[in-house]
Amino acid sequence: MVVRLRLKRTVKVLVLYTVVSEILFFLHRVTLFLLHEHRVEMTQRKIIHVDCDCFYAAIEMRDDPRLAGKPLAVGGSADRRGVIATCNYEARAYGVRSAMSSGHALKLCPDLTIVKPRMDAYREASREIHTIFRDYTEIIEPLSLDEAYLDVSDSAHFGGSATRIAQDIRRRVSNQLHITVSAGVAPNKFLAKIASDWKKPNGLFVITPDQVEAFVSGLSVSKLHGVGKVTAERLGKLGIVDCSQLREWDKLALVREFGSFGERLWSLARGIDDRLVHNDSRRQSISVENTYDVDLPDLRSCLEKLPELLDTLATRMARIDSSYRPGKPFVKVKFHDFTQTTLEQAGAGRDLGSYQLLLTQAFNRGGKPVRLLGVGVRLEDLRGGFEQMELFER
Ligand code: TTP
Ligand code: MG
Ligand code: MG
Repeated sequence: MVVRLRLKRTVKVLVLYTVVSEILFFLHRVTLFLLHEHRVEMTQRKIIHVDCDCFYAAIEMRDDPRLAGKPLAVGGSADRRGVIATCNYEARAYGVRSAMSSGHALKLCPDLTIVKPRMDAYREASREIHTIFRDYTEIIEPLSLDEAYLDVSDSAHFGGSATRIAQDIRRRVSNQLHITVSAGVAPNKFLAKIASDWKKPNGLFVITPDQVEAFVSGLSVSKLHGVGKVTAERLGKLGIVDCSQLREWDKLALVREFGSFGERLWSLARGIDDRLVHNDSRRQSISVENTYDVDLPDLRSCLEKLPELLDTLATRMARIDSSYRPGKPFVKVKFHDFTQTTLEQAGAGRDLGSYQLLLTQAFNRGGKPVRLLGVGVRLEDLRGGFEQMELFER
């Protein structure tokens, strides 16, 4: 009798214990879930990518309305073997594209007007656009004169609506500069950049956090940040054309195929990109390039051009401020078939002799007639260096 009673009590205690631990476990899960949600919410970023439409051409059409409405390109003239920097959308209808030789562009579109670039005007327009950007955030990362990422996660404008900020930026640029910009809004850089291209020209495209999944699924892998022609082909051979197919691969398998880039592919296929918007546009290098009217046939004729290029480089170097220290010298050689090579040398001097050596090696990589020569110097950012020192000392 006593034994049965004890057994009953033990069973009761055990049941009670189980019920309590189940409740505690449930509460634990709920807390974790809420914490996670909160963290996600806190780290949810709002990134805008802005890119001007046919930027150089847009400025030219604005400043000379006679050029508008007809095919227009900005670039070097065909008889001087120039290249197209960009063209308006009318010219694009004929197949004219950036980096195409002007001669070829004229074959595609005989009515094409080609005007010379006016870099000062483009730089000025870029400055004005950045002044507008700064009204919404200080976190701006320029990628070139005509495009930038903005992190507006903490912006108080329009109740924090990134979409409305983007609309406002587009409206203000159009009213003030009389050119159009396209914008993309997304939770990260990679998607924001794709989004700005999605409705080009003069468009806005928004990818909200809950649309990321569906948007990325249908995306071609060639749209992924860092996937060029070669990687896209390699992926294609594995039967991976879009991101939904890429997602079928686990991380390890992708790393085996693509090294460390495999991990990045795994993330991008899920719409994950943690890169920050860096609001520091410090220069990486300074250089001078020249495209020659007639190909330089051999090494000797290339070497003859060096002193002239180095003179111009010296003038430009004299203009950089003291927060930079000149670093490695480098040369760039573009051969007549548009293949190109860049060569730099740590520890080498920035004298004529060093550049001669570099140019000789670079030329020998192709051994073909040369259309463009460039010389430059990598820059060490002393400001960045000091900031790092401070970090280490803390
Ligand atoms: P992009 O933004 O690539 O092109 P875009 O603004 O002309 O046209 P889109 O509407 O497609 O954005 O480049 C910005 C400027 O940079 C462009 O106006 C000219 C210059 N550029 C070159 O000089 N050479 C090049 O090969 C490219 C792609 C651009
Ligand atoms: Mg552009
Ligand atoms: Mg651009």
